[in-house]
Amino acid sequence: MSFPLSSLSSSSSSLDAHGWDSGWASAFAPYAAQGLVPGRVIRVDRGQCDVATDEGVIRADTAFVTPHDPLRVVCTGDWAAVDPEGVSDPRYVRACLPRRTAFARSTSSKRSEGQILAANVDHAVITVSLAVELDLGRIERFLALAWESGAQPTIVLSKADLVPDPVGLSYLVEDVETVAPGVQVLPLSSTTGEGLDVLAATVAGGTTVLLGVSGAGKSTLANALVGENVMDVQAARDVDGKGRHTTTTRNLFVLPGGGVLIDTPGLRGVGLWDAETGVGQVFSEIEELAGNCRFHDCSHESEPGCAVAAAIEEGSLPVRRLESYQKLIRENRRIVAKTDARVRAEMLKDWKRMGREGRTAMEIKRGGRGR
Ligand SMILES: Nc1nc2c(ncn2[C@@H]2O[C@H](COP(=O)(O)OP(=O)(O)O)[C@@H](O)[C@H]2O)c(=O)[nH]1
Ligand SMILES: [Mg+2]
Ligand SMILES: [Zn+2]
Repeated sequence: MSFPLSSLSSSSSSLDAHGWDSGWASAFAPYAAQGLVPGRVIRVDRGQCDVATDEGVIRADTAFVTPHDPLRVVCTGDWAAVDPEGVSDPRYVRACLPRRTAFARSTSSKRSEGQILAANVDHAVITVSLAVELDLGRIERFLALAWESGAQPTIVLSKADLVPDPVGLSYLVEDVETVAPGVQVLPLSSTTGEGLDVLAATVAGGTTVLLGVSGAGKSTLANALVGENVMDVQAARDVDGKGRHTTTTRNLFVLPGGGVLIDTPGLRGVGLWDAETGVGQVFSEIEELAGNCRFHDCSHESEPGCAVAAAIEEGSLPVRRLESYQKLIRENRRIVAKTDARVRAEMLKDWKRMGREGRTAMEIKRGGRGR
């Protein structure tokens, strides 16, 4: 059975609208040859997912693509190869194409469990509410993960209508800019529409994921960008999202001006997940300074000739910034060490099993003395 290639590249298809391109088409070619149908995962829940294909949204079972590694579990944004119609009921996802980018976090900073929130994203919009006091450390953490994912971050300061004083607002923007070198910081209000056109232009191409803690205004923003109420918005008092009936039918939307938007569920926070490069990018000015320290392994604590300490002394680098950097580096090392320990434990288990099987095989060879 073969899948007509012409229908894979036909223009103005649902696939194209969902971000399909020639790169995905060539990665999919072997599956097309098996007659499988390509589609983008728009929602995942317990063993099943919804896949947007050229024949509409297909509900598919994920039993074949549920590896032990939680980082490889199917997630919103993945490109999937699904059974063609009539082959099995339910239809199964047979494979996922290798991801170009993925936003990973650890489910908590204490456990070494990674989780992918969105796959194949080009822009990461970190949504930070101006209704509550700015938490610069949390912004740095989201930024590190965003850079690490391979996506280009943008910071949206949401609910800007709650800061009516323009001078006050510009100070807040400046504060955030100092922790986000190379990143656009955009005040925005979904209520008044301020900043919405600028963001709409940024997200008009490629795939964008909305990130941020619960209550930041992500779903309200998704609705504003899509131009319809596609996501549930939390009642003002229900900041934890408890006791609320979700009618969400998808987490990935095609935007009216082109581009694809992924909304993520409310998080309390994000733990780092193997994000050393990302941390380096968030604190690029510190890493640059560190290049001028006398010792290449300077810890910037009390070494002589420390360029970082000199910058703090001189007032060009805030102490908070260095402390945050060192905290995230430590947290990252901890999580990587724990993951390694888990991976090592799993390998050991495998070796023991292989050893056992090897011994049994040898005993069988030697004359069937193995039980
Ligand atoms: N004043 C104001 N409130 C907003 C704005 N955007 C969202 N909200 C409110 O913030 C709360 C949380 O919004 P929601 O979109 O559910 O946040 P999410 O958890 O990040 O998806 C809701 O009560 C929204 O009505 C805004 O631009 N201005
Ligand atoms: Mg939401
Ligand atoms: Zn130093």
